[in-house]
Amino acid sequence: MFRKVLIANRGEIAVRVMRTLREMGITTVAVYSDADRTSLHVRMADEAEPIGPPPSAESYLRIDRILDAARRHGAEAIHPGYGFLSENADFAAACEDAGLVFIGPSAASIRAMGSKTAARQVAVAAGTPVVPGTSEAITLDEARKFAAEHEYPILLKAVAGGGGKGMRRVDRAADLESSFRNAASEAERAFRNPEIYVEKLIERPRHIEIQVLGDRHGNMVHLGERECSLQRRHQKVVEECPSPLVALHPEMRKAMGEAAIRAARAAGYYNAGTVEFLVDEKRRFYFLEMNTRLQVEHPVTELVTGLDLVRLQVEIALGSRLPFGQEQVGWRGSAIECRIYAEDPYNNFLPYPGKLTRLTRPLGPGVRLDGCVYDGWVVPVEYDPLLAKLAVWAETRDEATRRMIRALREYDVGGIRTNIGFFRQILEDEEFRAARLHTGFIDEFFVRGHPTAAPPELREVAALAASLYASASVSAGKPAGGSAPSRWLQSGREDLLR
Ligand code: MV4
Repeated sequence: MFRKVLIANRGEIAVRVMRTLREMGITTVAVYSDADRTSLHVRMADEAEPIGPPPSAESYLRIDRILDAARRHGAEAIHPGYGFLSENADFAAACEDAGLVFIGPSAASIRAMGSKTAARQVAVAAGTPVVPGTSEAITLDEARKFAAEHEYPILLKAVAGGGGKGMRRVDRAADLESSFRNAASEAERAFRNPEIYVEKLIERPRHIEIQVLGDRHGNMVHLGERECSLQRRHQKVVEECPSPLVALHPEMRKAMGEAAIRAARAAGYYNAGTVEFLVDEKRRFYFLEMNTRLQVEHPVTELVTGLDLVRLQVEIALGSRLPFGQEQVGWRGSAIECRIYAEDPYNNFLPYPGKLTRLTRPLGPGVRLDGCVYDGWVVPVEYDPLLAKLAVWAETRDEATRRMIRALREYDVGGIRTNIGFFRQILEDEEFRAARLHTGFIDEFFVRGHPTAAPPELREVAALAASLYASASVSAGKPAGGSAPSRWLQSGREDLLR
């Protein structure tokens, strides 16, 4: 067993990983930037090491500083969490070179899946279905040829892609040239790689992903699917296990699970990973990409399978064999997760960090909260303002939905804005209840007439509150407005008072 593990991350996932490490009797080492000195992951760790100024490029992305921290504290392994360096092949390789175990897949697997065309080649070789398209970077002329053969609409994608950057839908030949140039220049800016490939566009797809888990001895299982169709600008909003579609067509789980394992095997994959699929309106599924890390939404899989994915990751990294086979994996009930953000759903989801002045957490039957906040904490502006993941479990999807609405009602966060109220609207939505989910759901949800602006009286309340606050500050001898507000807060307020 490892005696000490460093967590190369922050926020809720650092806290989540530490919880399991503590249960395993492993000493935890946190790293933190100057913006995170008071953050929960630092408070919770047994040991902690500063790694630089707030910008992640100077702290959480600094391989050298993180390895130094591991050396200084005598850590034997590093858990990368998600984001930051978690899918950086050079980091995985540098850990191994430094004699540290990277709790994740091999650098070679990360590299193979990092290129979307290389990943397609792996899937094709494995016999996993892919969307009709090219598995190599293409020129504008080749894109023209592809469109002539396969008809519009097509989708241009960045080879180095991810997150929808460098992606362009093209509906007619007249738009191809400008879309191609735009996609390439966006890809160049985002990934310093302008290469583009092309796929036939799938209309109103679902996004369903399969969790896989492999050991370093060639054993691999899948842990079923997660439905992640509810996204906004390529950010997942609500995730579920099981997928309501798969629940209706149970044979899909086996077919997609086996297809995912074939692709992962072909990449020589071990540890936890996720194979993403698009599912079209005829329920045909296509390999999209593979995420070579623990996913944000892993708790819904844990709730339904009863497994601890972080514990399994650590055991696999130690060289242990998977403690069960595919037949022993079972799924019970239904889990839903909402990503609770410090953001303003009434103002284009603008991040809204600031000081938490009030906090009541949801509790009770079937509720799991993976968070990193406490009363009085200031949500830093420098990072993704994810406050917590609220997940619930119940026997059925309908009961889980009601339970989530109940938990959201209990959740009270003061001082900042959150998307908690927005989730209540989504979970009460008829289309959501009927599980008619697809990747255009959130856009259509707003079109169906859900308010995208704060009610007018809220603006008056805010103006009153602001003037009361200003006069209270003046009489207390402080400059009006108190201490310097964050940039996000300021911009949020200005917008509100316009
Ligand atoms: C697609 C697609 C339709 N057809 N590929 C978006 C991010 C990137 N990882 C892949 N994405 C898509 N690829 C074809 N051939 C639609 C999307 C897509 C999407 C996929 C999953 C979840 C949400 C999405 C939102 C918009 C577009």
